[in-house]
Formats: sequence, structure tokens, C-alpha cells
Amino acid sequence: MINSALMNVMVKAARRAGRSLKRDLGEIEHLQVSLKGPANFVSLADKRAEEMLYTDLNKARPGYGFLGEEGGTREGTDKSHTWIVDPLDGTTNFLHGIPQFAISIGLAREGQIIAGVIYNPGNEELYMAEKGAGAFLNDSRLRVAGRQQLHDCVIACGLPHIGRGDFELSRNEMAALQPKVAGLRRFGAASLDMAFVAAGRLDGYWERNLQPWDVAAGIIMIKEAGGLVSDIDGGDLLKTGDVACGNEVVHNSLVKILRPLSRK
Ligand code: 2AM
Ligand code: CA
Ligand code: CA
Ligand code: CA
Repeated sequence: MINSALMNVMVKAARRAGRSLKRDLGEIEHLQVSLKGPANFVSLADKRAEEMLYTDLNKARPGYGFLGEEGGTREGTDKSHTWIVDPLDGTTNFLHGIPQFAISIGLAREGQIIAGVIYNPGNEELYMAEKGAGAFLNDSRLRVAGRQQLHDCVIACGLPHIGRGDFELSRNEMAALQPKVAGLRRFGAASLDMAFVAAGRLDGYWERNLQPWDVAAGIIMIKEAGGLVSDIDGGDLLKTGDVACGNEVVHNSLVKILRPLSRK
């Protein structure tokens, strides 16, 4: 647990939006599901949750900027702080009734993430991290897994799908990793993949073409759990969305294998 005023604000907002998602789960016929692009679903559930998060976070910290997946950028008067919010990470899972989705709230100060909350309302797992205060799952302190050999590791990834991603690169990455690891997984909610790495459930994770709201909270979660997280090719992760993470050895091994395949 982290008992700061900031964390209380973030946790309360996440729990209220989580109750909204829970009410909407299984009510798909009432959710006005639409497409933002190929296979890019959005529903009333995403929009309602984001409005709640904006309302609560903006009320508690009136000047902060807000970047949300569904509402875009809302400028604040305080130019150094920005909320980076995904109201429903894993919409495809949500709309299929697969309980692997989350609310993700990150707070950036001068471009660095200083706090994060990731909340899965389905199983009420709440992950929190604040710079210098550690990372927690509910009441338990988190630490990344310690495995030092890739062949012992379970690694999660993302996969491109219709309308998004580089299929050939993904095939090359899978071909390179598959024979080297104990297991590959694809769960479909980036924020929870990163939370699982922080919790030591997964040894590592990589995915390309993510957005800032997919990774913001996960970045601080992994750092505060003692792991490494970065852009695969050495750039600014919040801009590129090409993430690799794990403990130091796993992170470095992933980067070493994946970077030469990249065509950037
Ligand atoms: P989203 O559910 O908030 O859109 C899974 O690979 C990750 O990619 C999820 O975090 C998901 O976030 C994101 N993503 C973006 N577009 C997607 C799509 N069309 N299908 C599945 N995941 C998508
Ligand atoms: Ca989306
Ligand atoms: Ca997302
Ligand atoms: Ca989303």
C-alpha cells in the first residue's frame, strides 16, 4: 500500500471507473460498439469510464493536463503535470467477456512518469506505484522475477492485427524468440502485461506500436518493482510505443534479440 494523497486520488478514480466498467460488462448490446479504424473498437463503456476519470482527476488536481485515449488532449494550466489515461485497456477482451482488461492511469511530471495505477475491476487486482515508494499489488510489495536464463522464462508479447502493425516484423520476432524461451503468451491488455512483469508473474514482455496511455502506468510499475523498461530500439518509449521490459538480464536479452530485427 502507498498512503499518499496522490495515490488516494488515483485509486479512488480507478475504483469508481472500474464499477462503471463492471456494470457495462456483459451489456454489449447497449454499449453502441463502433469502429475507430479496422478492428479498433470503442464503446460507451470506454467513453463513460474516461469521462469519470477526467472528472475525478481534474477535480482533485485542477491544473493538470489530461491525455486520454478517447478524449484526446485537454490542456491544463500546469504545464509540467499530465495525466495519461486509458479508461479501458483491452477493449477487445472486454467486448468478448474475457476478464483481462484494466483501467490505466499514469501521471507524468516534466515528461517522466512519477505515479501509476492499473486496476482490473474483474478480479479487483489493483496495482500501484509511486516514484521512490515502490510498487504494490493490493497490499503486497512487488518485485520482478529473478530468472537469469531466457530458456526458463515466460514472456508475453503483442501481435499485430488487421489495421495495425508490421506483420513481417512480428513473424521474425516470434521466430527468433520462440525457440529460446519456456513459453510465449499473448493476453491482449498491455497495461496488465506490464503489471504482470512487475509482479513477477511474467519474466518479460515486448510489444510494438503501443500508445502512451498503454504504457505510462506500466513504466513506473516496472521501475519501482526493480525492473528495466525501455523502447526496443533505444528511443523515447512514450513516443515510439515499442516496449521491452523485464529484470535487467531479461530486458537486455530481449533488446539484444529484437533490435537487430527492427527496420527503423
Ligand atoms: P486498447 O484495448 O485500449 O485499444 C493489445 O495488443 C494492446 O494493443 C492493448 O493494450 C490494446 O489497447 C491495444 N490496441 C490498440 N488497438 C487495438 C486493436 N485494434 N485490437 C487489439 N488491441 C489494440
Ligand atoms: Ca482502443
Ligand atoms: Ca490500450
Ligand atoms: Ca483503451
